[in-house]
Amino acid sequence: MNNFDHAFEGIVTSASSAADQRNIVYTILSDKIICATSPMLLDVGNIVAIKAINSEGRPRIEEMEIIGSATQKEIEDALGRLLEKVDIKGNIAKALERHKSAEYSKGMHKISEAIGKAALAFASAYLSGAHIIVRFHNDCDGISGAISINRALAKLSDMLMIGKPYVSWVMQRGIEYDAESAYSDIMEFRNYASATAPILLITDFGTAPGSGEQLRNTEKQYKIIMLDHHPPYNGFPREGIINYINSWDYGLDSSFTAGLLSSFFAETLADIDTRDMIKASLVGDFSEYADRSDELGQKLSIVLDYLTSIAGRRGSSIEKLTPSYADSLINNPEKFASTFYLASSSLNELLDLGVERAKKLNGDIADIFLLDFSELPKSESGYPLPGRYSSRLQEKLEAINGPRTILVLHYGSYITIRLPRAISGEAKLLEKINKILESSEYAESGGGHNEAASIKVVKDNSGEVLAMLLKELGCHT
Ligand SMILES: [Mn+2]
Repeated sequence: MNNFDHAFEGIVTSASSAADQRNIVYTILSDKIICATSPMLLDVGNIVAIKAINSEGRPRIEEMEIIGSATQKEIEDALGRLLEKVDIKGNIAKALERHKSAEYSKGMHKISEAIGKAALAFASAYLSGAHIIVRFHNDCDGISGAISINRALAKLSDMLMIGKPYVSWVMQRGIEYDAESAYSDIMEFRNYASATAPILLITDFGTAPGSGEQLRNTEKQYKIIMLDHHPPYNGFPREGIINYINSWDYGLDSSFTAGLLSSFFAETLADIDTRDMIKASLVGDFSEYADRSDELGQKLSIVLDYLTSIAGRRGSSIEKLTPSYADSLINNPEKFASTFYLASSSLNELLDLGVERAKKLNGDIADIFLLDFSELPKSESGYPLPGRYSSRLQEKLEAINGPRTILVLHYGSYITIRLPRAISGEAKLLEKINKILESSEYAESGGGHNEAASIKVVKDNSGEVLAMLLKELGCHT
């Protein structure tokens, strides 16, 4: 229990909602930021004098008084004083220095200004307790970025806060910010009141036609920060997003992964080292910056792919995967080793089978390897999911067949395609997929990268779309 000799003043900048008012968590800006429950009902904008606070476990204010109400200007000034302690400029300089000998360092310089702006918007929301939802793609690239951001927030709260704001982490199973996700976010944001706008941060997905409507509509209810490396298509509604940072818009490409963008973003929020997460992300997404001989990067990428594959499935040991859970697992040597063993042994077994069973066809620029994933034995854990399985299988097939190798893997209503960067310029995969989407009524949606993409087919019609795709790839069957 802290009993202060003198009461200290602060401004209430956010409140959660709760059925029992004793459970409402308020954010109060003072010299420190206090995230605590209160004995009185408070409003955003109240100036309070706090006389006693109990910070054992979940912080509780025990004695206080409302002494006035703050103007917008006073709120901004109080927040501004705290934001100075975040030192975004200094953190950017440190991050650029930390990564100066990495191959991707040039790219970091190109995006540093945009990253700094996004970090400032995010930090303003976080410090003032505005509600934050982070949606990350369910693969290694997606969660490695989320882990970095979570580390940055932990550091910020240690530095500046008593208690800390609750942040929602949502693992996204598709590549679209779909209507269902937007609806769920709108409902969730309604449970909070705050002086600054709440924020949705999206990493490693969302640049897809199926997101368009949601990105246009949500503008007024909450602000969106998006960190992505999927090639933007014509007409993508950037206007709806306050901070849209896509590698392609800065003269970079898919190799500058979302995990890398998000880790740089995290190092801008706090002085932390996220090199392990960057390594994992680059290996996991087959970036040209990846060091595939790096053992830690390889292991992390398999373990993070494994965790994001099995989480939330029926019977899974992980119901809801959060970055803190994943981070504590990879930092526990025993758990890390056993999870890696479990994942890599089932992956390797299925890869050998895939090499054996893939059917080789001749296309006009490469050999096409065709495989029906549903014919492979199903693993009980759900790992590997077909998407990342196909990336690993592609790598293996290339080692055997050389760079002129394209993998077409299908399962149920999905078709997924992989090809090496060496021929992706020639192959123009996304163009071909768009052509199929336009001409076939059975092709429902599709997209991704020029080296890795997928098509979703209307149920039971994958045969026709598959035939169109093979024809586009110059296959004469
Ligand atoms: Mn990615």
